Amino acid sequence: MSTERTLVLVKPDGVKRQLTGSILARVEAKGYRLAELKQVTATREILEAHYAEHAGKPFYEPLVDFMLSGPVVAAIFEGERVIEGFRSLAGTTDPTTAAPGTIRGDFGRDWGEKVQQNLVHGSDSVDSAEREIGIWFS
Ligand code: D4T
Repeated sequence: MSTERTLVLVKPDGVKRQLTGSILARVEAKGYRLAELKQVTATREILEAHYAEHAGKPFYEPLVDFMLSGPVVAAIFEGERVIEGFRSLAGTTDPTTAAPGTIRGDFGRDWGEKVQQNLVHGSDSVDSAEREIGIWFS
């Protein structure tokens, strides 16, 4: 199995709640290597590229607004099967029902918008990872 890279975002809710360190520590503790790290304020252009697959869906505009609501921390993690490994650590999309022990399950809940404030993003395939790393670390 070859070494993969994945894009991890700590979304504005995670940064605002000062959970960045706790979240990144879990990823490092599982054994993945932190290759790049920065705090950024996203732009609409970045988010339109990042969430292109969701354009036109009912949750798209609120999602973009949420992602513009504060700084985001963007990281590249490396390791064998890091893409599926991180998604397993993150938990399922809806933080209210994400399994305990996962990032979303332990730190997240529904704050009124069902699944929007779910703390983290992780790429879902090798192709998405390379595309998203290009967007956030160009
Ligand atoms: P990301 O892409 O952020 O790692 O999350 P997931 O892979 O778990 O979920 P996703 O791509 O289906 O959704 C992307 C992003 O949109 C928000 N969202 C999603 C939302 O606000 N309302 C919704 O109904 C859905 C499906 C949450 C994550």
